[in-house]
Amino acid sequence: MFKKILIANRGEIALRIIRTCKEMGIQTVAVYSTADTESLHVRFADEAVCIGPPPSNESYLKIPNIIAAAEITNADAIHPGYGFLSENANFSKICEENGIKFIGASAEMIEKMGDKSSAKATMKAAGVPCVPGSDGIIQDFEQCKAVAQETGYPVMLKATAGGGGKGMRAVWSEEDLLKAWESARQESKAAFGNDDMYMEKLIEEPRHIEIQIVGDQSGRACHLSERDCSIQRRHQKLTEETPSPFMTKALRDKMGMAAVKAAEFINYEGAGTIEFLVDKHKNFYFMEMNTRIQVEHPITDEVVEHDLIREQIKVAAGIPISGKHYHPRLHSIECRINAEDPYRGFRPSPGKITNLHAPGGHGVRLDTHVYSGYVIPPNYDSMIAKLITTARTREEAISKMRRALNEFIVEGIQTTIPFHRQLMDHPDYIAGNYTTKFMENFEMSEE
Ligand code: MV4
Repeated sequence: MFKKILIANRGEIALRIIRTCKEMGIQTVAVYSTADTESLHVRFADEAVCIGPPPSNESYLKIPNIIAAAEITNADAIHPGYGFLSENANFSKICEENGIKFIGASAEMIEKMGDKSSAKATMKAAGVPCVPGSDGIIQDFEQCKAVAQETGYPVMLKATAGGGGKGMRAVWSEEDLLKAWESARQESKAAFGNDDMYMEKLIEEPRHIEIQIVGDQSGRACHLSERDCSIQRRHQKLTEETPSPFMTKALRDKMGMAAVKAAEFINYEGAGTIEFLVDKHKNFYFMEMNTRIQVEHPITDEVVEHDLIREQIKVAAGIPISGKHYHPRLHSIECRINAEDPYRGFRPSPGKITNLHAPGGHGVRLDTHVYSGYVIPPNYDSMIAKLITTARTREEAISKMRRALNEFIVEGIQTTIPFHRQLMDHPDYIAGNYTTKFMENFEMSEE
């Protein structure tokens, strides 16, 4: 087992990883920018190394500084958390070259899954259901027209380098195709320096349901059931739950087996997520694979009654997985609490938290790095806490969430707590009747 892990991240996930390391008797090293000197991950780690000024590309993204911090502290592994360097193939490779275990995917896996069109080709070869469309990259507009004709409108143009919905266009008829083709390519070129496009049939009103998998060094993988992440706004998830209200045992078996097949086909090591689009007929299609621990992993922790960070560390250390697949008997919901004003288009609201009272009680978990008096720096992600409730039924998990949201006091800044309160009272949410289109029709009621 590792003796000392460096956590190449900040905020709640850095704290989350430090907690598990402590429980496992592993020493911890925090890294921090000068904006984060007062952060709890710095206080709770055994050692802390300052790696630069506030901007991410001069600190949390600066590979030489992080490798240097690992060398001077003699860390034998690095946990990258999510975001920042967690899916950076170059960083994964540099860690390995320096004899530091990267607790995440290999450079090869990150590269294989980072390019969306080749990830899809790999999954198709593995026998995982994929959305019909182009066979790889489209060479020119002539081919684009032909593929759209063959696929049948509506279609979705997608950037192979895409992410966060960038370079993606739904097209409903041939007269709109040229404009979509040109603007999607332009957007993708500007965002990723790559304008390669592929095409799929548009899945209307899909659900986003993802399967958590863990693979070990012998090439075996198991699935830890699903998370429904359909409640998103501009490709930012707001709340997630497991099980999905749309799930059946038969569908979970099918999607779970497809995800395990996908992971085993590529000999995937570590924790990963296979994202699927699910249509109203319960057809499911591979969308993307995430080669990292995700923000919403705690709801899976809760329903499978395992610590996923612990599982990640164990497989990275060469310990084989149990090989068990999961049908959860509990229900868990996560609300992402962001320093944003939901009454004003979710605009960022950094600043000082003048007063904070955290909810608690049975079935309530709060993953956060903030406290009363903490100043939220404007340089990073706006998520300040994840509120997770777990109970035997969905109804109980929702009423626990309502209760916990009502006792959560955050003063000095605006947060998304009022949004979650309204969501938990929304008839369609309560009925489990929602798709990725939900937020397009949602309006906050008065303050
Ligand atoms: C789609 C789709 C409909 N049909 N593909 C959005 C992010 C990107 N990674 C893939 N996305 C989508 N791909 C086909 N063929 C609809 C979306 C989509 C979406 C997916 C998941 C969660 C929220 C979404 C919001 C808008 C569009």
